[in-house]
Amino acid sequence: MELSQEALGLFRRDGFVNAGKVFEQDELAQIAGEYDRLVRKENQVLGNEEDGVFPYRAMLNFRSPALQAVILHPGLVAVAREILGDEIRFWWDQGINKSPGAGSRIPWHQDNGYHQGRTQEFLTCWLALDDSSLENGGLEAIPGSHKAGHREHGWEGVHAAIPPQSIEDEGAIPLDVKAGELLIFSSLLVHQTGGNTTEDRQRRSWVIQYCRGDQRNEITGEVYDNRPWVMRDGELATTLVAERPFDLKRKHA
Ligand SMILES: O=C(O)CCC(=O)C(=O)O
Repeated sequence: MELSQEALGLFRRDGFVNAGKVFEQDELAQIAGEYDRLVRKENQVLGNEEDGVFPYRAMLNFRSPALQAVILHPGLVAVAREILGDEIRFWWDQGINKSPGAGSRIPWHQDNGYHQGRTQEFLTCWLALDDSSLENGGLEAIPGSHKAGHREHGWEGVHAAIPPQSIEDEGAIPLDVKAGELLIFSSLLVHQTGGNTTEDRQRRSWVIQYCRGDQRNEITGEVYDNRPWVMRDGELATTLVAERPFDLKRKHA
């Protein structure tokens, strides 16, 4: 699926755009089925006990051949290509289910904030598996905030967080998304998600990230050739292969 010129313009201006429906209904049903098998409270959670935890799982693609195939989905990669060009690597994926009543936030941050040193801007594809709005823990973002570059982050538990005194959130807006829609945003966009205050509306997101083929860290000098190729010279890969193995246990996030 190709983005329209208008959508590309919005992405560049605001740092995000709703790319609409990239997947067919049967594909979404398969993704949701695998997601529900993997993203469960028994496996991994985020948040704190006081406010209420919610299911989380890193790297679903390592745990499901069907989800691994989705990373190479031609429609999804076509969207990434519009932003990143003809040389693309897969960066990271994670499932986050803001379950009903789970009040814990994911504080204001840029996705770059999770990485030591200074890695280049990359692309976040946020697939909504349910309708998402502020009530059920949906996204909020500061339009245009990607243009100011990297911000300093501290840590709130496991979350990279921009200190509250450095946030000007008057211009923040909710990024409501319908089930099945794909929101794409710059890794430099400042965003957060709040708690799910509903009693019965879960809010599942599958976050898939891509970077440029020559992605590197400007401070540490690390070359990210442990991230598998998705596209080389405009040719879609058939399997996910990298020059060196990716170690999930190492502190990447
Ligand atoms: O889905 C969420 O609740 C948070 C997503 C997010 O902040 C991220 O992907 O960086």
